[in-house]
Amino acid sequence: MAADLFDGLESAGPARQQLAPGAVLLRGFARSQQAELIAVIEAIAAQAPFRRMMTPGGHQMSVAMTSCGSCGWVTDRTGYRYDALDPESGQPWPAIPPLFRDLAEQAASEAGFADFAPDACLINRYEPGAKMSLHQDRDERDIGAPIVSVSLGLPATFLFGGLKRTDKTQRYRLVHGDVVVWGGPARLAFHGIAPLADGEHALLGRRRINLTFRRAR
Ligand code: MD3
Ligand code: FE
Repeated sequence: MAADLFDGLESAGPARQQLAPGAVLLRGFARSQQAELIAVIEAIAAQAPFRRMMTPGGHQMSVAMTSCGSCGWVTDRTGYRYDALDPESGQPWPAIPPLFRDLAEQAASEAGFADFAPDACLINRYEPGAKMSLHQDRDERDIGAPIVSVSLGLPATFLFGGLKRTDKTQRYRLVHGDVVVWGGPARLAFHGIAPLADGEHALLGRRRINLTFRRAR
């Protein structure tokens, strides 16, 4: 369970950093499980492939997504929602694997949220240039539960704003193995990802993968 916090130069800096009230960065928390996490992501994507969805406004997202859990996040011309079925296959999403569930639960507990029981895990895949514009995550029923995010592959610049879209944003670099728990007053903050810079990651190549665990229903 213990993340290999002292494994290499990238882990310089405190292992735990409070980014804002309710937002806790656990540097390198997922690193010791990197190989297993990537194998499990590949297995999920074999059942429910990554796809670039259409927003209600008719724009194709630059980020490719899939989900696991009893519901997955989907967007189409009719809007955003959590759905029990993958619209591409008409089948239920793959279950959240125990490895994922344990990691999310342990990270949440480390950040002070006991008994986090996610029912959805959104998996985002970024290639160079892909971005996620500033948004709030408010499609989940239980806003009292945190969101746990896990970054893998190429580093990203994360934009973290306030409760209003126009609030000033702060930038943080998220690297392979970083886990962030977003709860309390941070839960409804505007956030996004700047266009991904090109690079090569030893395990994931020219990609970044982000897992977000949510209590959606
Ligand atoms: C702060 N994903 O899937 S993860 C998303 O890296 C999303 O793919 C980004 O935003 C990514 O919705 C950012 C970090 C994150 C996730 C959810 C949050 C930060 C958050 C919810 C509230 C506040
Ligand atoms: Fe988000």
